[in-house]
Amino acid sequence: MIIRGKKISVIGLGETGIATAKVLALENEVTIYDKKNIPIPPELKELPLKFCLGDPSYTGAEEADLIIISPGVPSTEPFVRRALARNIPILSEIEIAYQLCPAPIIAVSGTDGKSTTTSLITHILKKGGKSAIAAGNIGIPFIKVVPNLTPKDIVVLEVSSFQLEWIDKFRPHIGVLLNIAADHLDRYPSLLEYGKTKMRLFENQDENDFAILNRDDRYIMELSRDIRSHKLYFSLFPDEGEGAFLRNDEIHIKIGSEKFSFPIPPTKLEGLHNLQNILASSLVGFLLGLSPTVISEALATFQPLEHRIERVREINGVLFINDSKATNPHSASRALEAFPAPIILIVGGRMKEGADYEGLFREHREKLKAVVLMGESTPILAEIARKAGIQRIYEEKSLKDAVERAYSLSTPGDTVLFSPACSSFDMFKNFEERGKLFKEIVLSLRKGEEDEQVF
Ligand code: UMA
Repeated sequence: MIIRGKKISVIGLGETGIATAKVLALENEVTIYDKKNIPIPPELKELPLKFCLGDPSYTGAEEADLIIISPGVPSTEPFVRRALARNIPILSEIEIAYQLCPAPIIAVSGTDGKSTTTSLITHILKKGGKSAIAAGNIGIPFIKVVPNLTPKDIVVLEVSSFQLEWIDKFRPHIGVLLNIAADHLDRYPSLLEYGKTKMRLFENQDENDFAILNRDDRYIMELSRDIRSHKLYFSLFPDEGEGAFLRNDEIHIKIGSEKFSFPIPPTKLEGLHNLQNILASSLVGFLLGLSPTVISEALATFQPLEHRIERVREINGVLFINDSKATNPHSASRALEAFPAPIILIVGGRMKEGADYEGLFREHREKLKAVVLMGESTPILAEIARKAGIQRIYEEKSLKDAVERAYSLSTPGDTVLFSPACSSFDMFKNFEERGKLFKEIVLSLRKGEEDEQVF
């Protein structure tokens, strides 16, 4: 598809808006809107663009042939209603990129594990000699990589529910859905609506495409009945159906009459949730014709992403884990499952609406030696933790105080787990900044004696 000679409104001057404007500016009349009055990025200054910044009403945005909306902009904004009333098409950047993209797409979505699985699939495919490129919600807008793609490449695209809200024809050849749990409930009226948005990943697929689904996730099983593409499942439990399943510490994969199995290789990906990510990724590798040896070697050589159950340091038998990416209780719960008791949990930040914090504390109560709270949610989380039966609760002002408190409480054999279960926006720019500071603080703790290990 070619987009030429159109009057286009791009809403949001972030990663998505900048990349979109760069691709469309020369052949269209593009205006970028942002509710904040932010500086124009230098990379856009030479381009024939118009800007309308610092206007939270986005006045005039609907006077266009096409509106491209950034994922962070909610569909409840009044300009959306005005544009729809005038039949102005509103699309997301991934829809535009899809229509311009010459390469096949493997799309990965889910509440948690998207980035790890996107990276792992990319790693497996590369090890198998394929030209795979990771993009999307992982941090590289899809549209940014499109101009350099050829039909020989494969795009491994991390897709968020926000990006799926405004798709039209977007159709990945393989769609992977990892899990659905309470998150972003400030943006969706219910978990069901959020789940339905995730399901849009498959809405344009037909029987020549594949849907890879988590059999152990009851929401996915309930919502996936109407998918038209070839359904394949993954599960931590044995199964005779088509897909990837665990049996006796072996990964068993079956599609049609083809099957193979191989032992779970040694891997740095910790926790059962990562085993699910491994199963889904192995299934993609198998679908694309890779051998068990290649997949197994790729799993063994994969380096986990920063801030996701990342081992930072062991001091005098106390292990420090950075899991700053855990921005909801579901994700923190997966990290708590990955380590044995006793665990000292550092938790807090900006709480997620509708998320079950009491359930998190209750479920892991027996393993928790102490809970150290930080961030704006401290008083509320203290109350919830008490209600859930946690005995030792400490309220700290800063991340530094929280780490020092956790260290002072620890004895050899403990794990200090920083898995905030909240977003970082009360104190930090993003979860990366929060995780980096955690690591800096841990690395500056007074030196251990003999058994010091920095990972
Ligand atoms: N803005 C408005 N009006 C609004 C909201 C935002 O004008 O109502 C403006 C902001 O002032 C800002 C710009 O829009 O200048 C930011 O746009 P954005 O929030 O859509 O963010 P981008 O920089 O374009 O990054 C987006 C994704 N962000 C969100 O979905 C919130 C990034 O995912 C993604 O990596 C990037 O596109 C490339 O595809 C981040 C994320 O947090 C990591 N994703 C959520 C998640 O993983 O849970 C979904």
